[in-house]
Amino acid sequence: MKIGIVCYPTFGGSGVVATELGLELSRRGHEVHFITYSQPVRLELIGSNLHFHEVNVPEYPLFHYQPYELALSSKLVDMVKLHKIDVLHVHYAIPHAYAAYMAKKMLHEEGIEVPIVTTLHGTDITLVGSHPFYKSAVTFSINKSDAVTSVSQNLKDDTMRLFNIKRDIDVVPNFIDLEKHDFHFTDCQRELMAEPHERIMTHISNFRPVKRIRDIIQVFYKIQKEMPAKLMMVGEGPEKEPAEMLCEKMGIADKVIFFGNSSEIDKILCFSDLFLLPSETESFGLAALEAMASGVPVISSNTGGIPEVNKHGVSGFLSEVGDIDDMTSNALYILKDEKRLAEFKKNAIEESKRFNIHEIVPMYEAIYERALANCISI
Ligand code: GMT
Repeated sequence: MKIGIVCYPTFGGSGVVATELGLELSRRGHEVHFITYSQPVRLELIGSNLHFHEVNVPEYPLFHYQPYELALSSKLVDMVKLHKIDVLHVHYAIPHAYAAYMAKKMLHEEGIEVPIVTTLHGTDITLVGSHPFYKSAVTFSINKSDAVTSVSQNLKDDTMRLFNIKRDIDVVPNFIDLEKHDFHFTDCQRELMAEPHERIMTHISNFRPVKRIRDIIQVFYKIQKEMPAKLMMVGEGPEKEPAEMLCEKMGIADKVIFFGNSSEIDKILCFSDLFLLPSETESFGLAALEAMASGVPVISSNTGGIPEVNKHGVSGFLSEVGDIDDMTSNALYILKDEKRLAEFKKNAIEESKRFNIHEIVPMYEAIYERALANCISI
């Protein structure tokens, strides 16, 4: 099959999922075309059945906002025609599903029918999409897609609750390539980061307010009072600088390392003892799954789709959003006992196997087949 993938090419979870999906589809013999404004960060290899087409939006002084969705829909039309793409899979509803609908309509005028598969990732529904500014267009694009998937049952429920949806949504959870995490790192150079007796806690995100970065610092502050510990903060975003200032103020700056965006996530997880994810809302929590696959137990909030990933008392613990004390005592419970930590690490790997790439990607293939067979003509 020839599959066009549209996504945000950045470090965000939706872009990572879209890229890993495209890579796996190409390994499974499909021809994959990434169509986006820059090369996705995890797309390292351009092979004979893996292509990247850049969407350009030239600056023009008249435009207060550059019309990206217009450029994207034109590019989609051109690429579908040029490469005979069978199906377009768009990740993140805004504005991708809308642009894909316009492309589909333009292609229809030329006698070409191409089905649109839309994957909802979370903030396109919970934080941004349901805002009155976007709601009508998001509802329209979801209803007009040939197939819609969501990354968790919780996100499907939210979508049904927040929008007037007249169609079914398939739940296709995010996935993990276990072989990648099945460690090649025999020595992850832990000694460069911490003393042997120190525990290492890690957080990875885009440092947006929804991640509740302050909670992480507060939980860590309480932990390091009880036992020697270090905190690794990985990623870039608006909350990073305030977090650095808070660490200074609390007198723990020498114990907290801010990495910025990193392409060495595997290495960082390899020497981590615990992963912290206290988010306000989280449709799935891909970063938590990546941690679990690397044998890192997760201390998280119990919001959104996280409970579908992190199993309370098994791969880690869940707490109410903002319950710093509960998160701290759960973390200490795991960290203070060597045997218990080893047990949670083992469980985390076991639980991550429910999201094996080789079982999840065929679900998308089946959806593409179904969308092709039942492509809505417009
Ligand atoms: O987590 C983020 O802020 C990035 C965001 C995105 O759109 O890239 O992530 C969303 O999609 C991920 C992949 O499906 C999910 O694992 C994240 O839980 C989800 N984020 C939120 O719902 C806040």
